[in-house]
Amino acid sequence: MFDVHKIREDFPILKREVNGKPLVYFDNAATSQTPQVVIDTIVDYYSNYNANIHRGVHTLSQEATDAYEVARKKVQQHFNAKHSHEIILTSGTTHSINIIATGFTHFLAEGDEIIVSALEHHSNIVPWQMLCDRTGAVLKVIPMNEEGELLMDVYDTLLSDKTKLVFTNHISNALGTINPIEEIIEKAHSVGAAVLIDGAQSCPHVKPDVQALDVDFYVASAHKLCGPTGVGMLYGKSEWLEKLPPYQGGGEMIEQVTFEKTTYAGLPHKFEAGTPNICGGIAFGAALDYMNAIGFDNIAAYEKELLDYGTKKLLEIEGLKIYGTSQNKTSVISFNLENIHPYDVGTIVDKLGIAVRTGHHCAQPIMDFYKIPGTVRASFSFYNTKEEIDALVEAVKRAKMMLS
Ligand code: C6P
Repeated sequence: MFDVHKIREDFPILKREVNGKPLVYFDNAATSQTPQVVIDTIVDYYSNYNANIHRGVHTLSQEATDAYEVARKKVQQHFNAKHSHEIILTSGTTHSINIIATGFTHFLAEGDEIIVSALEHHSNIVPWQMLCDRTGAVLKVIPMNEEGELLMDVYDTLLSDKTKLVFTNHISNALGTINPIEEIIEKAHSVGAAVLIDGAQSCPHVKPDVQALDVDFYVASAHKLCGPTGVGMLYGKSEWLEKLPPYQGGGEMIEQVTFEKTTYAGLPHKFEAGTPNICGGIAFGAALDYMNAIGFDNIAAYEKELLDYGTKKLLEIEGLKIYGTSQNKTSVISFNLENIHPYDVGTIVDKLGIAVRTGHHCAQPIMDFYKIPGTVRASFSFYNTKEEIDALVEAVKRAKMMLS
């Protein structure tokens, strides 16, 4: 039974006030809040078994190593990777994408093509532009329509035997659109291209199955799904990860080091140079346990209710326009009030205790498409309520009255 009021008890931060009002946290697409069980995991680690991993024979080091590797297994199971060594624990989505973009320097030549979608976060644009600068490869873009959906017929025309790599997000952070990644992957594979899916925004809402998707790389951040910041994952098919060179050199990623030559460790350690975010990795595992116990089907069904309710209520405000109106979207509502800057709206609703994100959401090309400086973005999570949406609607009306 999904009981939002019971779930809210798990999140200590939801009890606080902001500017004398109960906090309404609608910035979940930026980062999610942390349940007590994840906070307890972090406290337990630093209170009882804080040690470096894979290095010591002493008890604390072994306990920390075991817990870290258990967490890797949880990530493997959650994403249904075939092997745990296909899961690289990174500092987050941005780090994961940079590992692949840097590695592909060795596989691209002048004139090769790589394809990105128009709906990307800067993290899934800039590393590939840097890759093009290094290799002479050409970046092509799948355009979008007014609803915030990709033009898949144009995608068909962009694919050719020159295409080496396709990368898109699973769900857009700025608009909430769910992209047809199954079709994107299948078509890319038909011309021999590899695919990277940025799952930063999908993982809080759905449970991806990387084997069923047959995707080459899938990346995500723990902090979007109730885990801590500074930790995330990179899934890569073994055959790709074996071929790709290490991203960073240092401790832990080696097999043998002499001044003449170094040989590298096997997977996953080849991509995990230096002391990782040990506590973060273990807490990532605890966050996945927490979300799986609630159940992703329950989460998706409830968030759909919030999305439908919020969309209807916000659209009752005259002069309010929603950006991203695909039928296939998650609980993100990006909007503007006519002739009012999103920053001003965000500032007023914050005074009323409501946290939304304003600006370009690290997705400037989307804002350029709509010819706007940014939007107000309310992103709902499974611990939000319809009463909180009512509070947002009243706050936006108030902002409109004050700013018009
Ligand atoms: N989007 C948002 O407010 P990191 O910072 O590495 O954990 O995630 C980057 C990232 C990559 N791809 C997508 C689709 C994302 O949404 C994000 C993070 C946040 O929308 C913070 S900018």
